[in-house]
Amino acid sequence: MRTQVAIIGGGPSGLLLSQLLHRKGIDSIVLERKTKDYVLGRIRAGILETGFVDLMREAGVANRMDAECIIHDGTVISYGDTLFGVDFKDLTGSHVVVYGQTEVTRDLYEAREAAGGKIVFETEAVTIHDADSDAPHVTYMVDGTEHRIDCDFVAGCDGFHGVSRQTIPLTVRREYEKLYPFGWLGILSQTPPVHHELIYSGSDRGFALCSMRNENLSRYYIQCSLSDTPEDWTDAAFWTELKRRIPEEYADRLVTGPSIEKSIAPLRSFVTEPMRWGRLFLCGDAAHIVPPTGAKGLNTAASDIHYLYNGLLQYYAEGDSEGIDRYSEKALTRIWKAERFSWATTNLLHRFPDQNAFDLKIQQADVDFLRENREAQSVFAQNYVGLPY
Ligand code: FAS
Ligand code: PHB
Repeated sequence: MRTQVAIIGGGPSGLLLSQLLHRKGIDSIVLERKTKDYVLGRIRAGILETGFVDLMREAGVANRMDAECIIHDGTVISYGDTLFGVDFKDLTGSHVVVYGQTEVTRDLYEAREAAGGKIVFETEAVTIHDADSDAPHVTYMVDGTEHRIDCDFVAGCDGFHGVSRQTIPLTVRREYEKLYPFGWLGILSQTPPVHHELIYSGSDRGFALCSMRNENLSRYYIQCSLSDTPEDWTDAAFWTELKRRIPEEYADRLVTGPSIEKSIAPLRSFVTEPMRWGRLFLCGDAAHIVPPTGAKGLNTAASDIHYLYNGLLQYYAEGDSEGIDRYSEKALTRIWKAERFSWATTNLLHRFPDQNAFDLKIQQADVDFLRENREAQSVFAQNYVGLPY
C-alpha cells in the first residue's frame, strides 16, 4: 500500500488531520489499535477553543457542533468563601464552546467514512521504519497478517501511550515531566447542570469542577487520591463529596442522579521535544500532556494539527518545506504557554499533600488577586479562550 501521509491514531488529532488533508486532495491512511466503539466510549474533553471550532469548520465537519454546542462567555471560580466570575467576552471579546470530545470524534469518523477515508481498526504491532529517511514506511498486523504502508510522511497521533514518540531515539528526544500527587474522579450523569457556566472550585477538601455536555448531561470532577479506583466511590459518596467542595448556593440546587460513566484520570504535565524527527511528526497527546484544569489537552492537539496541516499543504502545493521545517518550533511555543496555564490553574485550586499554612496563604492571595484585578482576569481569560495560533 502507498499513501502520502500515514497517520497513527484514530483519536481527534489523527482524524482531524486526515479530514483536513482529504479536503485538499492529500491522501492519508489512519491506523487505530482499538475499535471505533472503544474510541467513542472514552469520555474526555468538553471545552473547545474557537481555534478548534474554526478547524472543524475548515474540515467541513462543524454542522452538528454548530447546531448543538453551547457558547460560554465566562466561568465561575470559587475558593473557600471566595466566589467570582471571569467574563471572557468582556475581557477578550471571545468565548469557548461546550461540545464533548466524544461528539467531535464521532463527527470526524462520520466524515471520514462518508468520504471513503481509509481507517484500519484493531491494528497491532504498528512500527515506523526509516522515519529519518526520505522513504519512511509503516508496518502493522491485522488478524495475524502483516501489512506495509509506504508513505511520504508519518503523523504520530497515537496519544501518550502510543508508539510514535518512542520511535524518536533517546539521543534525540528531550522529555519534560511533572507528576501531580492526585487524580480527577469524573462522572457523567443525565442531570441538568448545576449552573449555566462551569464552576472551578478550590476547597479545603480538594478541587471540584462542575461542567456539562448539554442541558441534560452533566460532567463533574473531584480531586481524588492516586490510590483511589472508581469502584471505591459509590454515586452517593461522590455527590456528597462534590456538595462539600462547591459553594452552598450551588450544592443546595445540585440535581444528582446515577452515573453513566465514572473514571479516574491521573494528572501529568509532559512535553517531548522535538516534535519532529525526519519525516515523523508528533501531534497531540503523543507529544504533550496537561492537567485538564485549564481545558487545554484537546485544544493544544488542535493547534498542532493546524500547524502540521498547513505545513503539509505548503509542501505539496508549493514544494516549500518551510512549514514542516518550522512545525516543531511553532507547535512547542504555543504548547509551553498552555503547559504553564494548566500548571498554574492546577496549583491555584488543588490541595497538595505537602502544603503548609504559608502555602495556603499564598494560594488564597493568588485567588484574591485574580478576583480583584482586571488585568489578572484578562490574562486568565486570554489563556482560557485560547492564545492565537
Ligand atoms: P488520543 O489519546 O485521544 O488518541 C490517540 C489514539 O491513538 C487512541 O485512539 C489510541 O487508541 C490510538 N493508539 C495508541 N497507540 C496506538 C498504536 N500503537 N497504534 C495505533 N493506534 C494507537 N482534555 C481536556 O481538555 N479536558 C479533559 O477533561 C480531559 N480529560 C481527559 C481524561 C483522560 C483519561 C485522558 C487520557 C485525557 C483527557 N484529556 C482532557 C486530554 C484529551 O482530551 C486529549 O488531549 C485528547 O484525547 C488528545 O487527542 P489525541 O492527540 O488524538 O490523543
Ligand atoms: C470537561 O467538561 O470534561 C472539562 C471542562 C473543563 C476542564 C476540564 C474538563 O478544565
